Amino acid sequence: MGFEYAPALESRSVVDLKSSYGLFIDGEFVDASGPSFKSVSPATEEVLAEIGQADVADVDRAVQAARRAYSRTWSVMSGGERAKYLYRIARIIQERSRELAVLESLDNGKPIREARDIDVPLVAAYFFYYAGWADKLEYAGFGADPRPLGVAGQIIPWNFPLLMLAWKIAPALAAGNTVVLKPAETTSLTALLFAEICQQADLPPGVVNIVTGAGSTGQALVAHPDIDKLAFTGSTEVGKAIARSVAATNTPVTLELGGKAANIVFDDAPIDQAVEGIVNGIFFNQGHVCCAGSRLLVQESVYDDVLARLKRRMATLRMGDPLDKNTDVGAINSSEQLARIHELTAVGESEGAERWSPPCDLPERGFWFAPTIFTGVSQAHRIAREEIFGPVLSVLTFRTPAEAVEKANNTPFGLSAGVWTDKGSRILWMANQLRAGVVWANTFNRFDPTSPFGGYKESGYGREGGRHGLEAYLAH
Ligand code: TAP
Repeated sequence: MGFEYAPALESRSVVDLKSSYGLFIDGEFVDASGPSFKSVSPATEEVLAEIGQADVADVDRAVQAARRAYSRTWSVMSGGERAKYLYRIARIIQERSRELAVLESLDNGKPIREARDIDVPLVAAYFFYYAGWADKLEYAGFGADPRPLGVAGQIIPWNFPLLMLAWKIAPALAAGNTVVLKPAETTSLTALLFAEICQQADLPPGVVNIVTGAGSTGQALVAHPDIDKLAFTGSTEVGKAIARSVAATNTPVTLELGGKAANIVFDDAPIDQAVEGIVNGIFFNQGHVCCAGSRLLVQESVYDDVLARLKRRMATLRMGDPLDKNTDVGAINSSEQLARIHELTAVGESEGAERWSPPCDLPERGFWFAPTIFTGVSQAHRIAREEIFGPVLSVLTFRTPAEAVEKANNTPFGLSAGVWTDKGSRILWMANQLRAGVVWANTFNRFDPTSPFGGYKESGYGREGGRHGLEAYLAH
């Protein structure tokens, strides 16, 4: 006999979706001048809401509001007072965490288990962490009297909409800056809910402004002459365009771009744990992770064993409704991203790599891609060099630690890497050799507000998180 289950706590009924949304400027929701666009649920293709598109004039209004708030309230307020607002925001995020997690999962397609247990708790943690710095900036190691920069323009991607918002807004506000933030076109809804939280926290008007829209809205923000600091997370291509467009100005820029991380498994590693780390490294958030472990490097002597166990584990991954708490792999964020994953995986096959996915039924509607591995991958293959940004793992092998280092560093990127081994000395040696901003040892995809994060080479420059993350928003 079956059991009757109680309704899930993470049901859609906990979010109050409006049919249309405007921009958040100067503490108020206002209509956008441009035409609206639709935000769809990637899991069902259902239209969730119509969202206003900010044009150049709207972006200008937002920057002016941020400028007024900067000079009249936020930069003249004591750090202790700013901290109170940030703590209040952090607490409201905790109080409304279920609502935030469900909305994030609906709009982005990520499993509720991840939105609920990883994204939203981290969002609150970043606000708590930077709230703690707001009245201690003179002890942060950036001089006796570090000053804010002014108005920060911030552009974020769709893979961790709320978390990237927290990485950008929390340090900027703690340091005394005001912000104009542009979320990604496909995932604006939680940024707009965050705007409501700013109202609920009585944050002074204009300290946080949210301008929704497509790439052109981002371009307008980048080109605005009254921006004192730019922070961007997204593709290397757009990051380069932003760097070019501000090259003749003295606006400081932080760029957090793509990655193609090596996850390196030595023959003395605890193999079952390593397999969990490989799965987490590439299938967490459907592989839409800039620091994803998308290149697996396995020592040849354990290759057969690792591969057999990895395939067995992949066959147990559950795909489907992101709001089902048993789901491991959710939907791909957009049809454009799905097309890109199809294109690159087709290239992988045509270049001679061997493709494998566990048997799984994909839902009929929505954007889905089965967890996939490629074996027989060579370093020259495009699937070993380009960011696929999906649940696709390229597997390569090595014989010696030196060969592992050489292959791991043979990439235009340098955001993260993972090392799986029993030997502490090898971990330290590898960490010194790897040209990656973050090196995880016997774990992967771990984030913490106290830890700086950022890349080398085409993965960008500047650091977010930790004390280093404050530096990007301070003149000293
Ligand atoms: P991007 O185009 O880089 O989008 C990131 C953000 O920049 C979005 O808010 C985007 O707005 C905005 N934007 C786009 N063009 C801009 C411009 N010319 N000036 C200023 N802002 C601009 O990424 P995408 O198109 O969503 O994804 C493309 C590829 O980038 C993916 O396949 C993936 O490989 C990579 N990607 C990497 C990351 C990270 S974290 N490394 C994140 C996302 C994507 P719209 O969303 O409205 O276009």
